[in-house]
Amino acid sequence: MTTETSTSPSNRAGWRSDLFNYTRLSSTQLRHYHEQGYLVIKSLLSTEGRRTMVDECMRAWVSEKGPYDPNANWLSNALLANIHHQSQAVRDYYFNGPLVDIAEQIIGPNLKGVTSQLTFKMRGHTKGFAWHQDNGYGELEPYNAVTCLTALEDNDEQTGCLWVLPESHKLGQIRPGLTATQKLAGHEVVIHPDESKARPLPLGAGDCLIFSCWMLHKSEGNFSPDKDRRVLFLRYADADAVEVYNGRQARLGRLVRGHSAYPKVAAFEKDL
Ligand SMILES: O=C(O)CCC(=O)C(=O)O
Repeated sequence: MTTETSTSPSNRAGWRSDLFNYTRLSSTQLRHYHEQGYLVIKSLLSTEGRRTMVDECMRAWVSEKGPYDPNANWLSNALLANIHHQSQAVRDYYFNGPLVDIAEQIIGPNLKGVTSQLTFKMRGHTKGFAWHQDNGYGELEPYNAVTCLTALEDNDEQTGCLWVLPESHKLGQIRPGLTATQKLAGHEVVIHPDESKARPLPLGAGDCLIFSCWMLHKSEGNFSPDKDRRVLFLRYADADAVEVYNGRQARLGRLVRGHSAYPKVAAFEKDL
């Protein structure tokens, strides 16, 4: 697939744009995203960017997380929320990095960042994550939110890379019928799709897998004796996206481009 490369615009001076490789999606890549529901974009992080991000993220991870606990849930073993509060490199990437241009091509001119977290499956973490849509865990409308998983090191099937079910985004919103109480308690969404077309998507360090909010995806555990699988999970949505599960309140998230009709979105994390 061809990639149209662009340099970082001069108005980005002031942040470490040398950490990232700016790019815009070609028409072939956009078509792939819309038809298949996902796309792998190579090398969005420079070598220095990946190193800086790993250093900053590991500092945050080690200060908050202990060793893998087989009796604990996914959340406590694998997720560190709001990592942009703790890492300058993640903050720059989330608010001003190449993914903002890419999300704009897919979503439109008005954009907010709605999730930033580490999803780390360190060696010893052998639990997978069942098939789901990211919109299944918190339905946002409009239905064009984009999940972006940036690999902080090479990953593959042994270390628990992501699997996708190409074109499954065409199923639309799947509502597995959890009660409000179950949702609030973080119950797992269980979906059993036809897996015959499922495919693993190993990523190189610095590559990014992006997919639609309706894309069915899963991962297996990390069965490597000596390798971690560290991924930065970011999600972007339309600046006026609402939380369907929460009385259609505006989802709070930093405005990264354009305008929002909601003053509280326009003000959110503005000075971060
Ligand atoms: O990190 C993984 O292996 C799976 C994570 C995932 O699918 C998610 O957080 O939506």
